[in-house]
Amino acid sequence: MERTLVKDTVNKIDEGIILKGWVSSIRDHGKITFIDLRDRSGIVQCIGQNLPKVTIESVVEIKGKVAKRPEKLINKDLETGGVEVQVESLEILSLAKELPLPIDTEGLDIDEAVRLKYRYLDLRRPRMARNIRTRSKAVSFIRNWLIEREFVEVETPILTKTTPEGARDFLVPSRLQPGKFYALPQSPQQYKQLLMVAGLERYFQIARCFRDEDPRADRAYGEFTQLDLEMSFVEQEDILQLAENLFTELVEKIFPEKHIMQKPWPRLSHKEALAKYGTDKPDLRKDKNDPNELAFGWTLDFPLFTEQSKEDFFHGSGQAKFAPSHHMFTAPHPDDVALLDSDPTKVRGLQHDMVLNGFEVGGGSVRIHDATVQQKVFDLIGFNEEQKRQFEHMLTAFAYGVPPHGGIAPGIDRFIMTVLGEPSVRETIAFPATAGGSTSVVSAPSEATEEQLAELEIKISKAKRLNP
Ligand code: AMO
Repeated sequence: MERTLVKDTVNKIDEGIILKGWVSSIRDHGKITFIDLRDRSGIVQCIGQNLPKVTIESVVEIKGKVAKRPEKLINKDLETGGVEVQVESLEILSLAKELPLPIDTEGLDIDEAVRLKYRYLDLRRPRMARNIRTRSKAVSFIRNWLIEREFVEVETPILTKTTPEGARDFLVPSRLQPGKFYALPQSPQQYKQLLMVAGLERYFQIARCFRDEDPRADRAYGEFTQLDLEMSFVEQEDILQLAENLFTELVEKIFPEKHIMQKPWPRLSHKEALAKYGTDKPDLRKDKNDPNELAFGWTLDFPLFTEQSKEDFFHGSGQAKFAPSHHMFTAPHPDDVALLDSDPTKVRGLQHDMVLNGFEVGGGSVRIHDATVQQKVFDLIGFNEEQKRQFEHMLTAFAYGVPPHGGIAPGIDRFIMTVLGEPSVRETIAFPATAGGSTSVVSAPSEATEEQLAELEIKISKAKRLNP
């Protein structure tokens, strides 16, 4: 006999079935035992007599018969609440020890280090299981929607050269070229622009990005995921329309209980947003206590450069005059190009931030596609010759016919967090790193062996070692 999924028991009244899953709860009434059995599809109540001793969260196989519950015993809170399974036999496939953390609660009050150490148990918690499944549905919707519109999904390298987005790079030592390092991409920014030079015209990727920056509730440490996309022969308006249509339809399909406050999404200039709300990512909800209210908006007309301290930007330079507000590939507003020479701080950039309930859930821009303007921006942000050489490939590529292009990258983790009203992006990531930069379950980073270090020609100064 084939396995029946829990949710299908309601269609199998009076039939014999086999269920496989986890023991979610046990109630012992002497000879009679009630077991709630959970599988990927739901929970169903099973009743048996003289069953073998089983523990919570053990994996079992139950053979039995589905019976309709009497009217007064129907459990309206459960999808399968109209039936129960009369157990004929119960086989223990894997006996579970006592769990190191409760998983039948929301779990937000449990020490996060414990949750992440036993993440495979933490993910059994209904809230987390829902988050991971919802995320998958959203990503699959995005993929199909874009492919239907002639976007091409392309994987870009993880072992690469620096792609600065304002954070520190992660470096990976090279064995074949000792003394040299790859950088993990902070985003696929340069590759997606090169794909426009290559003639793809419409690119997307569910892209992993790596940034060594301090974590916050809305910022994962180490790595996170973007829907990265880029288009050729477009203006800013086309990018805004596309992202707005995609995310509006996504919410309406995958989160039908949510209500989008204003359509089309309101737009604010950077100046207006600061003057009216004191932030470039205002929370435009009317009722901030309503978990189903989603207030999308666009913030536009950012200054191309910020006046913040330049030590932070492109680490190691420290001598820049200006830092890019978004990144150094963002195009200046066509009306302001002349100001690049006279008053760079007055230049507006063709940047767009997608804002949702007070979070910046996406950022993008129209790009510079003129090598001269790109050179000028490199100069303004204070690149020395060595730094310019690091980006020479972009200028070279732009010498061979580059279409006007632009794009955006909504953060998947941050978007799902905001829509679901979760307190942190880590609640939407299967195996996030801790705030201290350790990975879930497997504890990385860890030390390399002497052999590995020798192969890489790397010497660790003894004083700096954690466990000398
Ligand atoms: P930006 O750096 O603005 O742009 O990132 C775009 C979006 O990515 C998400 N995000 C994060 N999510 C979780 N944890 C983090 N540490 C984190 N950092 C960023 C946010 C943010 O809005 N290449 C450009 C995009 C472009 O110009 O097309 C870029 O990466 O939701």
